[in-house]
Amino acid sequence: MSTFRTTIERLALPLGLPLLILLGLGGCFENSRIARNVGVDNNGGFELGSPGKPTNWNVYHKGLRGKKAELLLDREEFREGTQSLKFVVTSCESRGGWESPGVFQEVDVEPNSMYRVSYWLKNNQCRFHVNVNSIKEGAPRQAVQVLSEAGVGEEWAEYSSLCSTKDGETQIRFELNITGPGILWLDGVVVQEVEGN
Ligand SMILES: [Ca+2]
Repeated sequence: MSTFRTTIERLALPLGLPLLILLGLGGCFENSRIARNVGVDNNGGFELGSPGKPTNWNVYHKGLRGKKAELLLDREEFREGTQSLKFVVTSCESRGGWESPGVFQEVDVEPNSMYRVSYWLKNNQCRFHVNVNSIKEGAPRQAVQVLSEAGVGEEWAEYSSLCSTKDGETQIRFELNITGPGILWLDGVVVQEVEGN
């Protein structure tokens, strides 16, 4: 079972750094919808926490200041458990990173292994992106964008990416960043090793 290790925003994308959309560069590839039951490892189901503070998740608080964006736990719209994470954004920075509303989580994994990162999304007009990448402690991090608003509709759907870890890579990072106003729900984030690789 993976364990969650909290970090602060030390690994946040530097302001203005272009997102790397180079599938394969970070060992991550494939983006697809799948349908299966999901768990709540690492509070990936957002069953724990309070508004603005989902347990075990790092929050880009700067993007939430000034009441222009709210981070809520929604007990009416959810995909698993009893609640989901809900962004309500009336305005925000469009550059992404720590100045825009967002959350991220870093999950401990084994090197030289294959993992599937899956999650449920429902979107109402937000511009956003999801990054999934493996991490080696002390090494520069390459954000790998695996999904954007272009591929997400207004009904709940599950999305997933495969992410392989190389020598010394001991964490997988999941990040969701809002770059344009709207409402977005996230639920059921799971990092699971793919057997037989
Ligand atoms: Ca949930």
